[in-house]
Amino acid sequence: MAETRTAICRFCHSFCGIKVSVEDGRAVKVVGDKENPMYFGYTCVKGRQLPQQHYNPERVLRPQHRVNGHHEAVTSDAALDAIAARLSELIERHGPRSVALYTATYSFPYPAGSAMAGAFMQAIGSPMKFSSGSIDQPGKPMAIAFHGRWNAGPQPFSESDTWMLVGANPVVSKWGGIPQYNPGKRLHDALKRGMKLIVIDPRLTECAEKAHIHLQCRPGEDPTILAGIANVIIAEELYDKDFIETEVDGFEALKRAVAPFTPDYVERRADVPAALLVEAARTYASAARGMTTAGTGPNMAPRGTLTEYMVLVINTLCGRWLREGEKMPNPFVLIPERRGKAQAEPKPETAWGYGEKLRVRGLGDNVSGLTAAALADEILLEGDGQVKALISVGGNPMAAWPDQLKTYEAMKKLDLNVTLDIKMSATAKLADYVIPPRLGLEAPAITQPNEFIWFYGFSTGFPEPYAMYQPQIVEPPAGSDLLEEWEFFYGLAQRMGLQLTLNGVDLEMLNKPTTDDIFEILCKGSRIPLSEVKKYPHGHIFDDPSITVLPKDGGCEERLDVGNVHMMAELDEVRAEALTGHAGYRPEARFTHRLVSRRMNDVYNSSGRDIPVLVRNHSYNPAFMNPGDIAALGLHAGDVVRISSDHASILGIVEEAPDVRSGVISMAHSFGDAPEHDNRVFFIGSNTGRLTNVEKDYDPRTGMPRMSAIPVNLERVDQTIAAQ
Ligand SMILES: Nc1nc2c(c(=O)[nH]1)N[C@H]1C(S)=C(S)[C@@H](COP(=O)(O)OP(=O)(O)OC[C@H]3O[C@@H](n4cnc5c(=O)[nH]c(N)nc54)[C@H](O)[C@@H]3O)O[C@H]1N2
Ligand SMILES: Nc1nc2c(c(=O)[nH]1)N[C@H]1C(S)=C(S)[C@@H](COP(=O)(O)OP(=O)(O)OC[C@H]3O[C@@H](n4cnc5c(=O)[nH]c(N)nc54)[C@H](O)[C@@H]3O)O[C@H]1N2
Ligand code: SF4
Ligand SMILES: [Mo]
Repeated sequence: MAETRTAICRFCHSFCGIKVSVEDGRAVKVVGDKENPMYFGYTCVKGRQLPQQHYNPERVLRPQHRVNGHHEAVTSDAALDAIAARLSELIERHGPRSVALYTATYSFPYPAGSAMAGAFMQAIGSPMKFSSGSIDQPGKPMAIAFHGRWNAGPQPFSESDTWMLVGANPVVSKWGGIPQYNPGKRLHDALKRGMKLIVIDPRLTECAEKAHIHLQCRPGEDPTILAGIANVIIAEELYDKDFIETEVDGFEALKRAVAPFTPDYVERRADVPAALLVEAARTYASAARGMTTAGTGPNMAPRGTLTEYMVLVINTLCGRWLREGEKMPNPFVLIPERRGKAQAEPKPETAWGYGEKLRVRGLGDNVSGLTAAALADEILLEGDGQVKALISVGGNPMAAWPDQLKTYEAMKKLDLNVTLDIKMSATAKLADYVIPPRLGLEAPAITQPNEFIWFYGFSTGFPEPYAMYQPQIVEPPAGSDLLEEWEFFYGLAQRMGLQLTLNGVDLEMLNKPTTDDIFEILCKGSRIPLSEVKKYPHGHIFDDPSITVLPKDGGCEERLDVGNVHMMAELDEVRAEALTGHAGYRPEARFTHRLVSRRMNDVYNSSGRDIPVLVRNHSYNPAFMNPGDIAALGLHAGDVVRISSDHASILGIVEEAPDVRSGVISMAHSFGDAPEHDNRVFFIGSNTGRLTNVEKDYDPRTGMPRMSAIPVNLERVDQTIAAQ
């Protein structure tokens, strides 16, 4: 008997509303849900493979324990007993700091798991909590701390007549920039309405193809380009004078700092035609509404914080923040109601260097959290406070962390390495315990995480007050022994005699709660009760037109800051750099290319490679290059090359890509495996993270190393190196 159920796709962070056909208790087919008001029936090829993901023969179905280099199945009870005992021992001997947590990509769609993981760390007293967000766009929260947050939020995409994307490709990535819920349709509708799109990207991306203006820049030069745009806006007096006057500090300092970034200078440095830069600035600033947002490319290139700051500066110069009386686009649903005010919020007194100190590079806690880029160091560095145990939740450090060779040493050094994963990832293969969780259709879901990301950056998260709940749709495969991520941490806490507290609520530690009970706790005080959201199987937009932006508080003296002293000093440093070669950030005169990060549509970081349809084109990550560059180097498509940074080398397989500008190699991350598998490059790809040196070229506040715009050389190698 087939029946159809609505569900939330959790293959990626977009959370599309889908319809799942269930036959004899098994999910057999996924299509988009046309009745869903946020996604209008959209799905992508990944989401349509959920059945293949759930019933994948490679899926780990029982906990694995590594003994003498091999993994053996154990029961989840036995695994929890052993892990709890070992953790207690380590904490007793080395203190709670010896236990670290890494919550990553697949923590996001499972909010009960990430909340319980946090509660567990709180209960054992370890501050060593790391997340993949710290190696994603940590410049976002840092820049907001410097510039200030406009309480009412940004102008919405749906009403904008211009939009500027800086190194983001939301049509593919579904992650910010354009509301990431069927972004293709949203962009199409906006362009039809006459919106002018500006894209700054070294690649002619799927978004750039539709742009009014595409600045196909040298990568890594975004601070220069954005300072150049700010300079034009100021020099031509295209800025919002009233807004600057009443709400903004630092204008004179900014004006002075950006003045030397003339269009000619930007052209010489970033290889963007001066006239096109001026046109971009005029187009953007002379429109009535719209925002500039940046994505992972420039955030991973040097000075990501400065790039994010300049993005905020350009928006503020143009006054692109919601004003009193305008409708609040999203007053939230499953979190407490937010009635924005037309005013700047107080800035934190310190944005970095407080709280827990890491033992390397002077790094410490900061507004974007402890950096995962230093976690391998914390594991490797002997001495007081050394990290001995790592619990990784829905992450793959061996694939994703910068400096893979250092990560490899760290993974092998751990006394206790536990990973919660659905497959034997490159990290799982090195783990003492692999704990397989229930997958998306096997456990209840809520859309709440996509509401919280409003606080991470801006112009992200649901554009309207949308929410959906999904009950469990199917049972896990017969014979499996799976835990939801939260059950793992709850089970450990029970065994270790810990009391867990979630969202201010002490959990009942004897009678195990259900996932729904935990959702209720997470949604405590929400604008709309979860029970109400549950009534709408297709999801629902809980609109309330009466919620508008409130006036500024009487006596509020907070102002946005476009002249932050640290950021102005960095602008001066950038301007002082020689055009080629520089001691700190640009030691690259001897390198011919810059390697940039990118997303590929059919896979999600290291996920999806075990699903045949998703790897029908290639199972590796091609080194996409401009055909002119390939010819100039005497190379051919399909050639194996060695790509070398000043830190390490990887193999790459050359692929012609007219969309990539000359001087650039565009390559996806999180491929490959440990170095002994390197010659299997045609099957598993290679790990671009290996090219990054975490000890050089990093942001001293966030610890973010240079993960894009990496200077590299390439050479053809003996083609037999890659076993076919
Ligand atoms: N060089 C370079 N490095 C990068 C980037 C880059 O662009 N360039 N990008 C960075 C960014 S933005 C990020 S976010 C990080 C990502 O860093 P990570 O999150 O550490 O890496 P992923 O490859 O996404 O790992 C996800 C893991 O979760 C597993 N998984 C899949 N489904 C589930 C599930 O339902 N539950 C659980 N528990 N596990 C599941 C997958 O099998 C996989 O092993 O990488 C960063 N690293
Ligand atoms: N299909 C798919 N979707 C994904 C992922 C995936 O792996 N596959 N990963 C997910 C994750 S973890 C994240 S964080 C988001 C990221 O989402 P996005 O930030 O939108 O990521 P990308 O699509 O890689 O877009 C980044 C763009 O930056 C450009 N770029 C690289 N370096 C530079 C530079 O120095 N300057 C400028 N101006 N541009 C540069 C690249 O060419 C690329 O087009 O995507 C998520 N969505
Ligand atoms: S974009 Fe694709 S993978 Fe992401 S939620 Fe939608 S269907 Fe799933
Ligand atoms: Mo990410």
